Amino acid sequence: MTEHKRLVLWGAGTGRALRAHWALAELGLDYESRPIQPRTGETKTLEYTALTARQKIPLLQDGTFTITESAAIIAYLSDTYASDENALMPRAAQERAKCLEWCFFIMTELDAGSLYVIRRHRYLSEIYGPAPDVCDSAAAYFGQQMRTVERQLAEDRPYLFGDRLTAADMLLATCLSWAVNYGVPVDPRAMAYNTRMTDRPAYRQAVVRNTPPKP
Ligand SMILES: N[C@@H](CCC(=O)N[C@@H](CS)C(=O)NCC(=O)O)C(=O)O
Repeated sequence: MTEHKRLVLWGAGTGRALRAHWALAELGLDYESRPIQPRTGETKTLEYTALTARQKIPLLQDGTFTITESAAIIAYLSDTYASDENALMPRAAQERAKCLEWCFFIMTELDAGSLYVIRRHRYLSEIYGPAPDVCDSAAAYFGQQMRTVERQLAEDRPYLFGDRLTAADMLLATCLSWAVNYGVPVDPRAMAYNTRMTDRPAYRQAVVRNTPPKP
Protein backbone atom coordinates (compact mmCIF):
# COMPACT_ATOMS: atom_id res chain seq x y z
CA MET A 1 0.00 0.00 0.00
CA THR A 2 1.30 3.48 -0.90
CA GLU A 3 2.17 5.54 2.14
CA HIS A 4 0.74 9.07 1.95
CA LYS A 5 2.93 11.76 3.39
CA ARG A 6 1.55 14.76 5.23
CA LEU A 7 3.47 17.23 3.06
CA VAL A 8 2.74 17.11 -0.66
CA LEU A 9 4.37 19.51 -3.10
CA TRP A 10 2.80 20.00 -6.50
CA GLY A 11 5.01 21.32 -9.28
CA ALA A 12 8.33 20.67 -10.97
CA GLY A 13 10.50 21.96 -13.75
CA THR A 14 10.22 25.69 -12.98
CA GLY A 15 12.22 28.16 -10.89
CA ARG A 16 9.17 28.89 -8.74
CA ALA A 17 8.66 25.18 -7.98
CA LEU A 18 12.39 24.86 -7.26
CA ARG A 19 12.03 27.42 -4.44
CA ALA A 20 9.56 25.17 -2.63
CA HIS A 21 11.67 22.02 -3.15
CA TRP A 22 14.67 23.99 -1.88
CA ALA A 23 12.89 25.13 1.31
CA LEU A 24 11.79 21.56 2.02
CA ALA A 25 15.39 20.39 1.54
CA GLU A 26 16.89 23.16 3.72
CA LEU A 27 14.49 22.17 6.50
CA GLY A 28 15.16 18.45 6.02
CA LEU A 29 11.46 17.66 5.55
CA ASP A 30 10.12 14.46 4.07
CA TYR A 31 7.47 15.04 1.39
CA GLU A 32 5.68 13.58 -1.56
CA SER A 33 6.29 15.26 -4.90
CA ARG A 34 3.57 15.59 -7.53
CA PRO A 35 5.73 16.86 -10.40
CA ILE A 36 3.07 18.49 -12.56
CA GLN A 37 4.21 21.10 -15.06
CA PRO A 38 2.78 24.26 -16.59
CA ARG A 39 1.22 24.24 -20.06
CA THR A 40 0.77 20.48 -20.06
CA GLY A 41 -2.87 20.54 -18.98
CA GLU A 42 -1.78 19.14 -15.60
CA THR A 43 -2.52 22.42 -13.80
CA LYS A 44 -6.00 22.49 -15.32
CA THR A 45 -7.37 19.13 -14.16
CA LEU A 46 -10.43 19.01 -11.91
CA GLU A 47 -8.33 17.52 -9.11
CA TYR A 48 -5.79 20.34 -9.22
CA THR A 49 -8.34 23.11 -9.80
CA ALA A 50 -10.13 21.94 -6.65
CA LEU A 51 -6.87 22.67 -4.79
CA THR A 52 -6.24 26.03 -6.47
CA ALA A 53 -8.54 27.90 -8.81
CA ARG A 54 -5.43 29.84 -9.92
CA GLN A 55 -4.20 26.70 -11.70
CA LYS A 56 -0.57 27.56 -11.02
CA ILE A 57 2.38 25.73 -9.50
CA PRO A 58 3.86 25.43 -6.94
CA LEU A 59 1.27 24.42 -4.34
CA LEU A 60 1.95 22.81 -0.98
CA GLN A 61 -0.50 20.61 0.91
CA ASP A 62 0.08 20.11 4.60
CA GLY A 63 -2.69 17.77 5.65
CA THR A 64 -5.88 19.64 4.80
CA PHE A 65 -4.12 23.00 4.57
CA THR A 66 -3.06 24.27 1.13
CA ILE A 67 -0.84 27.19 0.21
CA THR A 68 0.31 28.60 -3.14
CA GLU A 69 2.83 31.31 -4.10
CA SER A 70 6.45 30.23 -3.88
CA ALA A 71 7.44 32.93 -1.37
CA ALA A 72 4.48 32.17 0.89
CA ILE A 73 5.31 28.44 0.79
CA ILE A 74 8.86 29.09 1.99
CA ALA A 75 7.58 31.35 4.79
CA TYR A 76 4.91 28.83 5.84
CA LEU A 77 7.38 25.93 5.95
CA SER A 78 9.85 27.96 7.98
CA ASP A 79 7.23 29.28 10.42
CA THR A 80 5.76 25.81 10.89
CA TYR A 81 8.72 23.45 10.83
CA ALA A 82 12.02 25.32 11.32
CA SER A 83 14.12 25.26 14.45
CA ASP A 84 15.93 28.36 15.67
CA GLU A 85 19.00 27.02 13.86
CA ASN A 86 17.53 26.55 10.38
CA ALA A 87 14.73 29.17 10.24
CA LEU A 88 14.39 30.75 6.80
CA MET A 89 12.30 33.63 8.20
CA PRO A 90 13.84 35.56 11.10
CA ARG A 91 11.66 35.52 14.20
CA ALA A 92 12.41 38.93 15.72
CA ALA A 93 9.91 41.52 14.42
CA GLN A 94 12.34 44.00 12.85
CA GLU A 95 14.55 41.35 11.24
CA ARG A 96 11.45 39.62 9.94
CA ALA A 97 10.17 42.92 8.53
CA LYS A 98 13.50 43.50 6.72
CA CYS A 99 13.35 39.97 5.35
CA LEU A 100 9.81 40.58 4.10
CA GLU A 101 10.89 43.89 2.58
CA TRP A 102 13.53 42.07 0.50
CA CYS A 103 11.12 39.24 -0.34
CA PHE A 104 8.42 41.59 -1.64
CA PHE A 105 10.99 43.63 -3.54
CA ILE A 106 12.41 40.51 -5.23
CA MET A 107 8.98 39.04 -6.01
CA THR A 108 7.55 42.25 -7.45
CA GLU A 109 10.46 44.10 -9.05
CA LEU A 110 12.77 41.27 -10.13
CA ASP A 111 10.45 38.28 -10.60
CA ALA A 112 7.02 39.54 -11.75
CA GLY A 113 8.03 43.01 -12.94
CA SER A 114 11.10 42.07 -14.99
CA LEU A 115 11.95 38.41 -15.58
CA TYR A 116 8.41 37.10 -15.93
CA VAL A 117 7.70 39.85 -18.46
CA ILE A 118 10.60 38.55 -20.56
CA ARG A 119 9.42 34.99 -20.06
CA ARG A 120 5.91 35.76 -21.28
CA HIS A 121 6.73 38.06 -24.19
CA ARG A 122 9.91 36.41 -25.49
CA TYR A 123 9.75 32.72 -24.58
CA LEU A 124 5.97 32.25 -24.43
CA SER A 125 5.12 34.74 -27.17
CA GLU A 126 2.81 32.26 -28.88
CA ILE A 127 0.52 32.62 -25.83
CA TYR A 128 1.16 36.18 -24.62
CA GLY A 129 2.25 37.90 -27.84
CA PRO A 130 5.74 39.01 -28.90
CA ALA A 131 6.95 42.35 -27.50
CA PRO A 132 10.70 42.78 -28.13
CA ASP A 133 10.81 46.41 -26.95
CA VAL A 134 9.01 45.51 -23.74
CA CYS A 135 11.50 42.67 -23.14
CA ASP A 136 14.48 45.00 -23.69
CA SER A 137 13.00 47.50 -21.31
CA ALA A 138 12.26 44.76 -18.71
CA ALA A 139 15.92 43.62 -18.92
CA ALA A 140 17.12 47.21 -18.42
CA TYR A 141 14.71 47.63 -15.50
CA PHE A 142 16.06 44.42 -13.93
CA GLY A 143 19.61 45.87 -14.17
CA GLN A 144 18.48 49.11 -12.56
CA GLN A 145 16.59 47.34 -9.74
CA MET A 146 19.61 45.10 -9.09
CA ARG A 147 21.68 48.13 -8.01
CA THR A 148 20.44 48.04 -4.42
CA VAL A 149 21.11 44.29 -4.33
CA GLU A 150 24.65 44.88 -5.64
CA ARG A 151 25.24 47.56 -3.00
CA GLN A 152 23.96 45.16 -0.36
CA LEU A 153 26.35 42.43 -1.55
CA ALA A 154 29.25 44.88 -1.91
CA GLU A 155 30.81 43.98 1.42
CA ASP A 156 31.14 40.36 0.27
CA ARG A 157 28.57 39.28 2.80
CA PRO A 158 27.65 35.63 2.48
CA TYR A 159 23.89 36.33 2.52
CA LEU A 160 21.71 39.20 1.39
CA PHE A 161 21.45 40.32 4.99
CA GLY A 162 22.19 38.95 8.42
CA ASP A 163 24.47 36.01 9.02
CA ARG A 164 22.45 33.15 7.59
CA LEU A 165 20.30 31.98 4.72
CA THR A 166 16.79 33.44 4.59
CA ALA A 167 13.82 33.20 2.25
CA ALA A 168 15.09 36.40 0.59
CA ASP A 169 18.28 34.61 -0.51
CA MET A 170 16.28 31.76 -1.99
CA LEU A 171 14.05 34.11 -3.96
CA LEU A 172 17.01 36.19 -5.12
CA ALA A 173 19.18 33.23 -6.15
CA THR A 174 16.40 31.70 -8.23
CA CYS A 175 15.87 35.08 -9.95
CA LEU A 176 19.60 35.40 -10.66
CA SER A 177 19.75 31.93 -12.24
CA TRP A 178 16.67 32.84 -14.24
CA ALA A 179 18.33 36.09 -15.46
CA VAL A 180 21.47 34.19 -16.51
CA ASN A 181 19.35 31.73 -18.51
CA TYR A 182 17.71 34.65 -20.32
CA GLY A 183 21.03 36.35 -21.10
CA VAL A 184 20.20 39.29 -18.81
CA PRO A 185 23.49 40.70 -17.46
CA VAL A 186 24.28 39.96 -13.79
CA ASP A 187 27.27 41.65 -12.13
CA PRO A 188 30.24 39.49 -11.02
CA ARG A 189 29.64 39.90 -7.29
CA ALA A 190 26.02 38.82 -7.66
CA MET A 191 27.18 35.90 -9.80
CA ALA A 192 29.64 34.83 -7.07
CA TYR A 193 26.86 35.11 -4.47
CA ASN A 194 24.60 33.00 -6.69
CA THR A 195 27.26 30.32 -7.03
CA ARG A 196 27.50 30.16 -3.23
CA MET A 197 23.74 29.67 -3.03
CA THR A 198 23.53 27.07 -5.80
CA ASP A 199 26.48 25.13 -4.30
CA ARG A 200 24.45 24.45 -1.15
CA PRO A 201 23.72 20.74 -0.73
CA ALA A 202 20.01 21.47 -0.18
CA TYR A 203 19.85 23.44 -3.42
CA ARG A 204 21.43 20.56 -5.34
CA GLN A 205 19.03 18.12 -3.74
CA ALA A 206 16.12 20.39 -4.73
CA VAL A 207 17.29 20.58 -8.35
CA VAL A 208 17.07 16.78 -8.54
CA ARG A 209 13.55 16.71 -7.08
CA ASN A 210 12.47 19.62 -9.29
CA THR A 211 13.49 17.72 -12.43
CA PRO A 212 10.32 16.47 -14.16
CA PRO A 213 10.10 12.74 -14.77
CA LYS A 214 10.91 11.54 -18.27
CA PRO A 215 7.74 11.16 -20.38
N1 LIG B 1 3.79 34.22 -8.21
C1 LIG B 1 3.62 32.81 -8.37
C2 LIG B 1 3.76 32.46 -9.86
C3 LIG B 1 3.32 31.05 -10.16
C4 LIG B 1 3.34 30.81 -11.66
O1 LIG B 1 3.17 31.71 -12.48
N2 LIG B 1 3.55 29.51 -12.01
C5 LIG B 1 3.57 29.15 -13.41
C6 LIG B 1 4.79 28.28 -13.69
S1 LIG B 1 6.29 29.05 -13.15
C7 LIG B 1 2.35 28.29 -13.70
O2 LIG B 1 1.99 27.46 -12.89
N3 LIG B 1 1.66 28.46 -14.82
C8 LIG B 1 0.48 27.64 -15.10
C9 LIG B 1 0.36 27.15 -16.48
O3 LIG B 1 0.91 27.84 -17.35
O4 LIG B 1 -0.22 26.08 -16.71
C10 LIG B 1 4.68 32.05 -7.53
O5 LIG B 1 5.74 32.64 -7.26
O6 LIG B 1 4.42 30.93 -7.09
